[in-house]
Amino acid sequence: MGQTLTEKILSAHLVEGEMVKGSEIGIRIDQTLTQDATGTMAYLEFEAMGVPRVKTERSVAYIDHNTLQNGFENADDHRFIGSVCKKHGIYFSRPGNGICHQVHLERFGIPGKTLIGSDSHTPTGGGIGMIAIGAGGMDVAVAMGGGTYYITCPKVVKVNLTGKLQPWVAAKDVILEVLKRLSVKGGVGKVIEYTGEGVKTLSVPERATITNMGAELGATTSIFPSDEITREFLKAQGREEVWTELKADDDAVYDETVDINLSELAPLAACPHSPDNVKSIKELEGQKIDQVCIGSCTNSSLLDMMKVAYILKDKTVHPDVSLAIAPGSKQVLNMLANNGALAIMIDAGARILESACGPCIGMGQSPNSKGISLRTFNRNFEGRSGTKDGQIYLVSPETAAVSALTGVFTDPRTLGAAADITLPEKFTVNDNMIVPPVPAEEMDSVEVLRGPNIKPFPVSEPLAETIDAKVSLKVGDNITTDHIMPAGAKILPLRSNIPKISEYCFAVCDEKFHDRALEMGKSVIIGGSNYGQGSSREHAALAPLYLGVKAVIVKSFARIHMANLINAGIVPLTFINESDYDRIDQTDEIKIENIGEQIAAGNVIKATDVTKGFDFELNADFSERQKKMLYAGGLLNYTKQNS
Ligand code: MIC
Ligand code: SF4
Repeated sequence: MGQTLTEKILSAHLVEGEMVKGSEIGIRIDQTLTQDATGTMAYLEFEAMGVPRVKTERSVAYIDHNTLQNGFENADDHRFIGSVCKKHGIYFSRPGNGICHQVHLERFGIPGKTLIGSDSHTPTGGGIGMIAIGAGGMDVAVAMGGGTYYITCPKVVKVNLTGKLQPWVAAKDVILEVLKRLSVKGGVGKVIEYTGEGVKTLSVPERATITNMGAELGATTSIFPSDEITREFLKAQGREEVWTELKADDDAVYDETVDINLSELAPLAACPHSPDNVKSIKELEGQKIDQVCIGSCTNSSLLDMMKVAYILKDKTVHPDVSLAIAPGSKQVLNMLANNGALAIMIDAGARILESACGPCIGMGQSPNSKGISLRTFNRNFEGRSGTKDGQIYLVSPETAAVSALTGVFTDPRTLGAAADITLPEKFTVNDNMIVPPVPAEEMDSVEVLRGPNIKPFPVSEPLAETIDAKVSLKVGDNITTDHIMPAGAKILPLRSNIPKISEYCFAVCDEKFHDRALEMGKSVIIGGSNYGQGSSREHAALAPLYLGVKAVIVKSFARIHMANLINAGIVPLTFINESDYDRIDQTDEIKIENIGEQIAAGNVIKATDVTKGFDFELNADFSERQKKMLYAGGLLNYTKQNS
């Protein structure tokens, strides 16, 4: 039986388990990446492991999230990460060099390799045929130390692409169509593999837009084959030698198939407040807009920016609209500066931002109250923009640029004939903002620079015999990690200070949560389905840990967050009868007796709502390794016990 591309790469990296779908497998990791907002914790954890040099083929630390520096915290954290990298064998991409996923694709990604990154959009690397997975910082730290990375052996979904995109219909519209069909939960436990004749019509940056936003499906990752187009891209980056051809066998068997005829797609938008709330631009046409932001790891490539410049040429941004543009990397910005496209953007009235995440993570450019903002980003969760009632629509760069000129939602197909924009034969390559580590023999001479913002991470305790605690919070479906541990200009600088950042835990849902949880001492959280979707931030587990949360009981979990909870030693459980969710209220007392024994004995465990006086059953479907981590009180304790 033939293999899918996913199976080929995973089995070539398999170090534990068997390729049986749904079972846990351990894979060898070739490359890692971190960004600064998750990186400080990841490097503190790496230091705690006591491994002198990273054991991966390549590990890179990027500074791209916290670049606002409206206090000493960000700059201190940058210095800390830079010095750790120098010492421990990690490449350091300095602030200003660009967004981690864009730069990694340009400069470091290699087809057929495995990459984990402490950022949920790491699957961008799937655009050149990598198995690139978003993970918690602790998992990345372990992988840097040469440890195995564990995932559930995924199902593989074939997205069969036929036809060719019509002029002004974009890669963003492809992934929005997939989101519309599969929803934000549709990818859980699955890898989305793109095949078919239509693949050949998509360039690497377009493929990367699609795999990047596969994160919003909840998928483990997404992947394209590595073909001649991949080779051309790598050649233009001066890296042709890392190319290999990779594709699924012709008789590969997939678990599901989705057919998409590219020729039939139209411009789309994800409407507030979910990436799968997709409508056609036609349906929205004519509605007034207030802001347009172009950039983020989804849509900030040279190709995207050139299309935007083409649309803006000799025009002026509508008087009622603010247009912000953040090119994705120094390479992109440099090339735009040299070929005149930057001048076109400035001339049209765009506000040029540095090459970083910026408004995507609420670092500036929050829209006005109730403001309608069109963004080329990947997430439009409520409040993420920094304006609680901001109305964020996710669109292609083409739709964004043309609407910035008209001041209303506008279908870019009104522009008429296609623009003749292709990728350059050679990108401008200058890696002078990537600092290599010192050789191993000079390691001792490097001092790690720690600012006062860096506090040790909370220590978790081994699993108690009985969990007897009150419900400190009950929430509904699709709770994102932006709800659990918000980001933005005020809170992001506190990422290396868990006691401080915990003050904002769940503040979007309930401002009193922090105080209530502390007062309860220990507590349990109750949630709905797809709990913890979105970002990989382990702070969404570490802050609840600090606040005494012992278990999270929900209808279903998103993959990375569930792994982060186990890593932190918080027990993630799911209802067997979802109707039990309705019976439990905030402040009810929940008791789970002999929890360790119950977990050891099997998948079903018994719990009691002491306040209401009824028993209910929970699913505790853990692998042996996960059970041991929970008994030990998390991954760090477990690793220490076993080293
Ligand atoms: C995001 O897009 O939400 C982030 C900010 O990049 C996060 C990482 C973080 O919270 O630091 C992600 O996607 O994992
Ligand atoms: Fe940065 Fe936004 Fe991409 Fe997250 S989604 S890595 S915040 S650009």
